[in-house]
Amino acid sequence: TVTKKLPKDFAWGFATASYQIEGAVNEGGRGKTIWDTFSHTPGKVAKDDNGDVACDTYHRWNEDVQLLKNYGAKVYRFSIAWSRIIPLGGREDPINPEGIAWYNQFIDALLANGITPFVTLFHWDLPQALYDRYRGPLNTNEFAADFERYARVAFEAFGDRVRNWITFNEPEVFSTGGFANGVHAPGRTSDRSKSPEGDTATEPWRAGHSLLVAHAHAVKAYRADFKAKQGGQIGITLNGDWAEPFDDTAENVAAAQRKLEFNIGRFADPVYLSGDYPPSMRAQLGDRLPTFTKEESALLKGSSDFYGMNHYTTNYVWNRNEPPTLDDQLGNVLKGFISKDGEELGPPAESPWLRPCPWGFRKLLNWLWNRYQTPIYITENGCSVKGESDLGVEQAVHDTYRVNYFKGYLENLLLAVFDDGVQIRGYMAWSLLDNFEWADGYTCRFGVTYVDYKTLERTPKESGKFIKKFFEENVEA
Ligand code: GCO
Repeated sequence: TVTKKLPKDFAWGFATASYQIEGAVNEGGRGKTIWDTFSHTPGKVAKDDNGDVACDTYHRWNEDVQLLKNYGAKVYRFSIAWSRIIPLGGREDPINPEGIAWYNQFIDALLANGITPFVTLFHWDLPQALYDRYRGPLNTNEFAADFERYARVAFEAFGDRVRNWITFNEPEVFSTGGFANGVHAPGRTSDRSKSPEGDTATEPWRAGHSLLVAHAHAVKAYRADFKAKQGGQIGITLNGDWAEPFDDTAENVAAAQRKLEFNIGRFADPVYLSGDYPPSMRAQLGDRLPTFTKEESALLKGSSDFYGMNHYTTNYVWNRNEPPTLDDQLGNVLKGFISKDGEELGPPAESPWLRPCPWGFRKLLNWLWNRYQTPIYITENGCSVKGESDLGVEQAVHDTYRVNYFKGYLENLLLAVFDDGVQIRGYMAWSLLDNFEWADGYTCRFGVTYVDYKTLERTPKESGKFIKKFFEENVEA
């Protein structure tokens, strides 16, 4: 039998994000972020953990580069902390040369080891000063102007060597977690006991809207002033679970489609399809959903060179018969992990929202390809393992559950490419390291590398070795 192989330049590797790994929050001139504030507010994060030290990558960056090299990674996706570059964040605020120097040495070390950087500009760690000044993304024009300036500073400083840019990571999770249910920074929610000023009827939609407008401006700046001389590409990364209709009744098939439109189409339609939100969202939300100006809409349409896909799991979805609540972020559907025949979707992970479902990955790849016809990079995929945090390093490195997860998902990636014709250009596993898992703190590990949070020692797990072997076997030499 002839085994088909992925092309030699297939961009495979691992992903992380600044606040989850860097630590050193008060070093190098870094400004405070909304995640510093949130994680230091008692009761917001499991065990009141915070990112003050995290994986200490700020000091141990060279160990991370060596790990990547040992795994054979071709690419590494990491994010820049806006407040290391511009501590107060705003367009009139000073630039911090120490922050630029830190990322410069890191980027140079990656390149010296043959690893191509994929750089995310915003992975949720908004400078606190911008939140204090104008509530960050709740003020679209201020936020977009400040983000554009920050992006320009990054293109200018790093764009001679960084050729792969991602503006925003998961605007859907950022806006829902930060402005609807309040489980992420800045923790605004309609639960008045937790956030007296929040307004979930409009804030999450406004926050997501601002990220889209800011994305459009940053991409315009890149294309106008940097792309030609630097020769790179720029896009956005969107999360999305597959929504499998609970049964084939028309109302549940429609419900699953509506959920995909609310969670994915909300950001992907403006960028890859129509320059506007899906009609199903306008129908439900009316003028609670902001509108784009003509210029914004024109700027947004076609504003990504690739589709950055973060994907973890699948849900069964069915129609919710009651009228939508003001808090609803899903498109008035209900979801679960149990099929109509009572079968559970994959064994539990440590994260309650995650069940392995490799066929759902393939279905979503096809849905995205059919609807948006844009080459895909999988910019995150991975899982936590139930009970892993209770194990010592000797046991934790035998992460069979995670190996099986990657095996299933990567086999389906090959099916999507070779049997279905989906254009996939890269795959970045989440995550290179166990790290600060947002509201779950350090209780929940996603790494292919075990991190001992006392000694900060890194030890490769079997899943990391599995990924290395998988791509050695499935990419042309
Ligand atoms: C993201 C993700 C990561 C998480 C991962 C596991 O939004 O990009 O939230 O930062 O750690 O998805 O939950």
